Amino acid sequence: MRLIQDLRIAIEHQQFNLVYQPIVHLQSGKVHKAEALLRWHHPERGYISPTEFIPVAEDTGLIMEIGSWVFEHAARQCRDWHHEFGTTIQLSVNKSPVQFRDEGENFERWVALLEELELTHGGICIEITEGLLLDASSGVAEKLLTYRDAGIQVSLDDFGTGYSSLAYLKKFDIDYLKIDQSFTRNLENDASDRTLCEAIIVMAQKLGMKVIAEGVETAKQQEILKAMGCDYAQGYLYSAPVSREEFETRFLKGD
Ligand code: G
Ligand code: G
Ligand code: MN
Ligand code: NA
Repeated sequence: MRLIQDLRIAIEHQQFNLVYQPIVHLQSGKVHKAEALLRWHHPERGYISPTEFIPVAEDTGLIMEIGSWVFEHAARQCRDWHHEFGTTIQLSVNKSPVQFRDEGENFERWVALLEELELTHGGICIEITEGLLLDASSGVAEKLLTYRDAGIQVSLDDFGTGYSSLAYLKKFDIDYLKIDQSFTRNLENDASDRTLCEAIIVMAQKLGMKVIAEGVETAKQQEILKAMGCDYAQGYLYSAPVSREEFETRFLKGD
């Protein structure tokens, strides 16, 4: 298939880049974190979504190289921003279950890079999904502990769309729970979504996690989440994912 061939070329020819979406600390209104999202600009087809090419990359094993590129690029960006602006923006990178399971010896390389860049105090976070946790046999809990030891934090992405319960999460070393945007979307009008969000926030915090609400688009949603004690919010209200340059101008310069 053409896409496979093109993906190989994309790595060599640096057709990938990362965009960054700010994650806002609700009490202070400050940007403490950002999610790094992969973009591929194909020379002929233009922009191709990761939802289209990540599965292909997984099937062919190219995901290892792409995943390494994402991790290293994010780590260097985090360090560069720290040097240039004096603030640490924790960057989170997404990891599909296949990536998490198969990373093998790449992990040691990444840890060495984090040490070299002095980012072993939570400069980088990985986002995993619930599906990964349900596979009890795969040693996920143990592996998450090795992340903790390396100073990499862990977010559970898209929470509420899978099958894991909050009680189940106790078994895993997870720092942040990201409430899926399907729950924040109707917060203003749907009383049961409000109840769900509030219950998730209270229980997650009691279990020692911080909560990030995704898909926050209106000031009213922000207000409701803040009143519920939600820690962080992410969404179009603050910004869509933007380029490095735009992120610097809007969120790092002159504050
Ligand atoms: O922002 P966007 O619409 O491109 O994100 C689409 C999907 O692609 C999201 O589910 C996001 O988690 C996923 N995605 C974005 N970047 C990466 C990446 O670097 N690795 C993996 N595995 N998934 C990514
Ligand atoms: O699956 P994951 O949560 O990693 O991907 C986040 C996806 O949600 C990306 O595609 C990102 O562009 C998109 N997104 C981010 N903020 C908003 C928002 O406020 N509203 C909607 N509809 N999508 C958003
Ligand atoms: Mn994510
Ligand atoms: Na999500």
